[in-house]
Amino acid sequence: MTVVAKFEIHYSQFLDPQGKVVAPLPEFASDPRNLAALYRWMVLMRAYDAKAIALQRTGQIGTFASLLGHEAINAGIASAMERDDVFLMTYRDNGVELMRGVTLKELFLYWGGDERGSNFSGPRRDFPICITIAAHATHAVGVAYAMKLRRERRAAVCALGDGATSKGDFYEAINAAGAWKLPVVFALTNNQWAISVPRAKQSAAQTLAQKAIAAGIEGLQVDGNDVIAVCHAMDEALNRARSGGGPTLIEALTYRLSDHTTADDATRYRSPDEVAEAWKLDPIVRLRTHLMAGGAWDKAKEDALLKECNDQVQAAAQAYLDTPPPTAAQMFDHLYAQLPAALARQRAAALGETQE
Ligand SMILES: Cc1ncc(C[n+]2csc(CCOP(=O)(O)OP(=O)(O)O)c2C)c(N)n1
Ligand SMILES: [Mg+2]
Repeated sequence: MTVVAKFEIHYSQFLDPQGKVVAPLPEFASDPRNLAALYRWMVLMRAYDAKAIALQRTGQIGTFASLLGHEAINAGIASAMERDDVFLMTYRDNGVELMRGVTLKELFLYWGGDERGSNFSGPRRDFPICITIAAHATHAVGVAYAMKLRRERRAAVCALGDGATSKGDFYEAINAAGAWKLPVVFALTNNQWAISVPRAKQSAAQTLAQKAIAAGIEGLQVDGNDVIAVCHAMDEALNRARSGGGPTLIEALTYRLSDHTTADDATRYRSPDEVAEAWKLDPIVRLRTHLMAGGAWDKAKEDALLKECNDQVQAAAQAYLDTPPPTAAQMFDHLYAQLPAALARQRAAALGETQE
């Protein structure tokens, strides 16, 4: 027999869990000011996350999907993207949105069930949150196809989870992206769980990154708790995409430290020991340890940042709570330029009811 093809999947990490540098740093990471800026965003994400859960627990927003543990991935994706790139997101990418200019108040509005939260002040061509698992992977291919047709130097970024890689839409999307050599990056967060389904039951594949091989696209794994690794991989993939080099699938390994959503109780299907082990890989602690060891961060800066983030989040939550509720008609107002007749009748009926 002859070997007709051979493949390898590479893994990259620059900071180990103790914050120690284990590989030569990419240029941006050798300036601690750049890393401190990413750190600030990651701490803001965590403060936002805690506030959102508190708002849900007190009945002031609806179900919320926490991004606890995903901060390095969120920050890495956002920092590598240009404003002109287009982001197609899931419900667990609020940190990317924040860094792209969506406001904290808009995020709270979204989770409060207010359509105006999706009409955000971030890049207007970014897509709204896609709850339907993997459906937006095909949309990302459409967006990237348009960019290629128009010969624009831009790329689409599709964020998705480990569970999403089991969906037909995902395979169709990476296949088309490869066949048409499109400027798209699939940023896959492998957080080990799809609600209560563990990674081991999700796929028999050794890595999820290797799914790229069948599509004929670049595929790699990175430590998703190492913001430098995520940022570097995203940066290279986006540069390749924008310059006509085709798509990439990046599998970032992390752990969903929270319940799936506030409607879930993960203690029913996973052990406290597993979660405790995962906390040892906390991306925020890792980056802080690294910054402190190099003298770029200290306790005074940390205390000031925590206060600043909490104040910012409190003010945004208050602004959300002070926003007059939407009228019943507004739920019809954001999907169609021209409302189909059946929905127009429903809109009129809703208005009539609220006027009574
Ligand atoms: C098409 C579709 N099927 C089922 C669901 C219900 N559902 C919501 S989240 C989820 C798990 C997704 O897991 P993963 O892709 O790993 O993302 P994570 O929640 O871990 O970020 C499922 C099955 C859905 N939203 N859409
Ligand atoms: Mg998952």
